[in-house]
Amino acid sequence: MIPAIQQWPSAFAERYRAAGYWRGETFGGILRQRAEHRPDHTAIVEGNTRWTYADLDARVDALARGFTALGLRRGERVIVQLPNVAPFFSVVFGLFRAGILPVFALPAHRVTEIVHFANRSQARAYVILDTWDGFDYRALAAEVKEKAPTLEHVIVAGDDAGPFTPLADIEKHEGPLPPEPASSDVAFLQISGGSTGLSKLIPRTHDDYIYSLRGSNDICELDENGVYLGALPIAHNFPMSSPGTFGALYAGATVVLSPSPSPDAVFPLIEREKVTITGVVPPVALIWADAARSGGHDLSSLKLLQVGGAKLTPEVARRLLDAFGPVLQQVFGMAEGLVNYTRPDDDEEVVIHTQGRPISPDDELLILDDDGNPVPPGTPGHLLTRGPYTIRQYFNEPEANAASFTPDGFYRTGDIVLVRPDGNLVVQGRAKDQINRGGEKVSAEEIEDHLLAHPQVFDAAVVSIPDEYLGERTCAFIIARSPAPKGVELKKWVRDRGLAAFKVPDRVVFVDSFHTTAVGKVSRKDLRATLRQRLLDADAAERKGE
Ligand code: OOB
Repeated sequence: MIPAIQQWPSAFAERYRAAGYWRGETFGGILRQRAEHRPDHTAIVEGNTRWTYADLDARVDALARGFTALGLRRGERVIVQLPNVAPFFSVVFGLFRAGILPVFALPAHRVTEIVHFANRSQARAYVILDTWDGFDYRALAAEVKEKAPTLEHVIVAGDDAGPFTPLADIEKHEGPLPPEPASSDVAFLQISGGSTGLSKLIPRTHDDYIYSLRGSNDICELDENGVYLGALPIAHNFPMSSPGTFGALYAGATVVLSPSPSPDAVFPLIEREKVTITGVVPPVALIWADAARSGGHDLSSLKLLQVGGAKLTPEVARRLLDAFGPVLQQVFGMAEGLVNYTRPDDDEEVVIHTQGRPISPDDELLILDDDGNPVPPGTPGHLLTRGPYTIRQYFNEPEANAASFTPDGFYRTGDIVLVRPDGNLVVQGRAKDQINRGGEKVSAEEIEDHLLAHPQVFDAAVVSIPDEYLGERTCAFIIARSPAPKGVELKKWVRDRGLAAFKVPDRVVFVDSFHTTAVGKVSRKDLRATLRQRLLDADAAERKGE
């Protein structure tokens, strides 16, 4: 088994400890402290389920024992694919307490993605919910198990485990608790958005992640009286840690879970549970703004409405301020580390027009031109960063590591940003070949590879095109062989390859050639840019003609 490590050079590690960022805390340890301090305070609310901190802590002990009794050991990996349900927390903190590493899959992921995570992480177990949103995860698990040789156990939360192990059985184990992990150990593997092909695994330590929670709580003024609502899928880094559900648990606050981000589900919960803070992606924010204006629910408990994951336009920001009052916060972050926030006391102009500034005084930012030289202040450039909660390496990816990190440890975010004189960042665009579909990240290369596997596809290029609602959508340009397949067939093809639905191309455009007349090799990147521009021009011409 390849050990999952995350290490900063010792001079950096010493500095981060001396500054009080890394305090030697672990997830299992902080939960225990909160449970001892306020055992009867509500930790998790999901539907009619309410767990106090004492309830959660007891379940976490039971599961830490149970996972150990199953033969799982410190440092080993377990894929956790759970939606917004209470057992997400008992499972994940149970693993944390035993030093076993959750690998966070999203509910939307399908067989191809889960098999990739399992094989890459050498996962020994896979935790699912029986069914959710009309989808049977047990059928998915059966397929995954055939293709992931390291996977020994499928553990099922919910009423019907089918052929697999019920989570309830694991929770029954007694016996000694396994030893606590060290705070510098990797706590879990998060999933990267993916730009060069498949998602990479991101090892985060207890020390570094907990620092980002504490920093986020301070900025967002989340304390033990707070109520955080998980509206987006909680396995994603934004609702997990910015400050998210983990920040709320770190603060000793209450986490409320919504099964979906739709206003029908969320607004009654905000009213009933007196939610103080929540986070959404821009397309969801837009729907909320409309729904809030039509009234019907008391949303006055909300002190902070965070929007992040994709660019929020100033127009939508203004609508949110109109609908919700001065509670808007922009969040620009990444699962690899760096998170930026506008602050609650910032001027409206800053909140509308910028993506805020970093959590830590020790977040180092470089803004470089294409040749790697610093740009003049206020000029857009490539954002690189390092700091006390930004990783220095992906898990088991020597090539990607060489490409994504500079020799002195800066992470290349792939984002184009400018820094204003007041220190706030403005995201201008992206250099990476990724489509940001309303916060859901799609790697152009990954989808091209699946399209190229179709026998009637000669060549494929996947690009982002602007979309009023999602910000961006995916468009696949196809050079077909005769007989040419239909667009819908190619969409179905991608879906049937076992991918998350959000990766299915929104639009398919057939072209005779890519017109790569230039001599020599044209980069995929330039090709994608050219095709995209040509389509936008053609669309504009068509609109003019109408
Ligand atoms: C968050 O994390 P990821 O890992 O899914 O995606 C990171 C990428 C960034 O590199 C950037 O390209 C984009 O998502 N992004 C934004 C943005 N927030 C993220 N682009 C423009 N404006 C924003 N506000 O998406 C994430 C992680 C933690 C907190 C918030 C978001």
